Amino acid sequence: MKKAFIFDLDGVIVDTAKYHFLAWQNLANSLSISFSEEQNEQLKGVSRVRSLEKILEWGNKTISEEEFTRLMAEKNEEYLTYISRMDTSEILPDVPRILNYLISKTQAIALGSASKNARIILDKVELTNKFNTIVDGTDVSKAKPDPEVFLIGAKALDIAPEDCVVFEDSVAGVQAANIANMISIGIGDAKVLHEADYVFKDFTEIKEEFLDTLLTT
Ligand code: B16
Ligand code: MG
Repeated sequence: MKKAFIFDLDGVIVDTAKYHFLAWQNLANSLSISFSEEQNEQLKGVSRVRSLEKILEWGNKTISEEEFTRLMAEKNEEYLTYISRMDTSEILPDVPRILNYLISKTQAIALGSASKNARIILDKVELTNKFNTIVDGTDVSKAKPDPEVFLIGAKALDIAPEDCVVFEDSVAGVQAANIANMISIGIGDAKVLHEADYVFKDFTEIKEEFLDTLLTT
């Protein structure tokens, strides 16, 4: 049976959280706000606008709308310099094995990311041609846990939500998949992602036999 497999980008295909961290940290420092790796964890899967709002909340700072827009642009410019240096070595372990297996089984493949830079990143790591459709932060108006990003992907592939499987590393993303009535597979810590239907530490733990069970149910 044909199913759709929807992949989140950051934390699932590549680890761009480290680049977001560097850029957000510089921005926070410029405002005399301290910003830790733990706080960066809480920004995973969160939109750019909401991320800056949260940093300002943590620092107890209020800024004008103009400054907000300027800071977002500056942060993204710095982030873009980091991702411009990315290459195929940054693809997380066994992602190509899983993609290639699903493609060999003629399954539909989608990207479902909150990032407005998703297309650039996929090009840098040379994975764009693996995807039948790409839905990213430029296509959605509502952030995860709203299921919009995954529902747009399912519609583009003409596959019913209950026949979609989502790979996600963020709590909000797992919740979005569940709300969309899709099968959710958490990639990361089982305690953090306990709402997912299945959780794997990373793709090296996912066997072809497991994928086969998803194809036949
Ligand atoms: P951008 P994902 C998310 O990507 C990141 O996890 C999150 O940290 C980031 O703020 C968001 O994209 C927006 O990214 O600034 O590039 O538009 O996990 O949904 O692939
Ligand atoms: Mg993610």
